[in-house]
Amino acid sequence: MKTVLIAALLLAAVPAFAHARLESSTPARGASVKSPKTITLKFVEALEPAFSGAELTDATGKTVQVPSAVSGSSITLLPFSLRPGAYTVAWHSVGHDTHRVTGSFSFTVIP
Ligand SMILES: [Cu+2]
Repeated sequence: MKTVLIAALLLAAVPAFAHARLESSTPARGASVKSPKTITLKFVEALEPAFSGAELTDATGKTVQVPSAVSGSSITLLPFSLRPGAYTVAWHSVGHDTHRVTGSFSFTVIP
């Protein structure tokens, strides 16, 4: 019981900035761009590749299958060509402290 309490206190002591949250992305949130060759998500710390990734969906909520890679503190998606419209990138990340963080952002592809 005591061990559990100590573990809980230690977890609570991990500062919020230690989470592998999204720092920036290209395209940026809310951007209107020509069909991007790459979508890059940059996080504040190195990611655990096995537990981190991102998914692209179109305006209808349908998943757009694109190759992706997790390397260092970045997730990269490689869409060959995206039709004009709104897209959402939903990401999940796990960093050094093993906490899972999720988020999403949208951008628009213009003709
Ligand atoms: Cu954390």
